[in-house]
Amino acid sequence: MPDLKYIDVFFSVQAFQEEDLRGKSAVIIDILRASSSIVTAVNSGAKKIIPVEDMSDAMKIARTMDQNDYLLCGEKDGVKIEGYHLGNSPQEYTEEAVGDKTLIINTTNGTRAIKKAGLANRIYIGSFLNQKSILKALAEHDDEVVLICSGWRGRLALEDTMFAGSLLHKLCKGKLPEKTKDGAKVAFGLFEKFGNDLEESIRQSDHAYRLRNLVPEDDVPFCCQVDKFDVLPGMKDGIITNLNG
Ligand code: 3SL
Repeated sequence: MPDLKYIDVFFSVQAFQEEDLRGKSAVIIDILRASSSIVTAVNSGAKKIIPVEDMSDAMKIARTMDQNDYLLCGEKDGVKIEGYHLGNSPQEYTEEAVGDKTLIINTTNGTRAIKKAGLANRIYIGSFLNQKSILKALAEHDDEVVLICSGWRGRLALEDTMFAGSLLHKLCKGKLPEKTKDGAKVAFGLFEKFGNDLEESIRQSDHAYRLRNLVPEDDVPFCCQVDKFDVLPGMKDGIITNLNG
C-alpha cells in the first residue's frame, strides 16, 4: 500500500520533469479522451498499443510493420487525423475494429504524458472506466505514487484532476491525512466538491466545451462510467498491454 504522504499529483504534461517519476509508480490520466480510449482498446483485445509523440513518429514505426497488423490512431484538435484508421473516440475502439491489432497512437496531450513517464518503475493508464483495477494495482506495492493529469496544453483539466481526486478519496477511505502533498490536497478537494455528480461536472469542463460539435455527443458520458472494464493497461519498454490479461 503506498504511503499517502508521498502521493503527488501533477496537473499537465508540462508540469513535471521526467526525473520526477524515476523509480515511482505513475498513473497517466487523460479522461477526455486518450486514457479512456486506450483502456477501451485494451478491453476490446488490442494486442499492443504504442503511444508516440506525433504523426512523424507514428509513420516511422508504421513503416517497419506489415500493413495488415497495425492501425494508426489519434487526433489533432479533437478530430481524426487524415489518413488514420481511427480517431480518439473510445467508442471507435470496438473488438471488431482493434481485436488482435497493434495500435500506434498519438494525441495532443495524453500520449505525450505517457511517453514522458518512461523513467517510472510502473506505468499504468488510468480512467474512470478501469478505476478499480488501478486502485488494486497501486495497493499491491509500496512505491511512491504520482498521478499524472495530462491536462490541456499546459493547463489543468477538471476531468483529469477529478479522477486523481477520486483515486485519492478511495485510497484514504474518504479522509485525507493532514500531511499530504499540495497537489493531492487540490485533487482531493476538487473531487469532494464536484464528485457527487461526476458526469454533470465533467460536461461543464473546458475540454467538454472544446469537444462540443467535434466528437460524438455521448463520448463524455461514456468516459464518465466508473469500473466498466476490468483491464490494467501498463507500459513496459514503450509498449502498452493489459497487465491483468
Ligand atoms: O489531449 C489529448 O490527448 C486528447 O485526448 C484530446 S481529445 O479529447 O481527443 O481532443
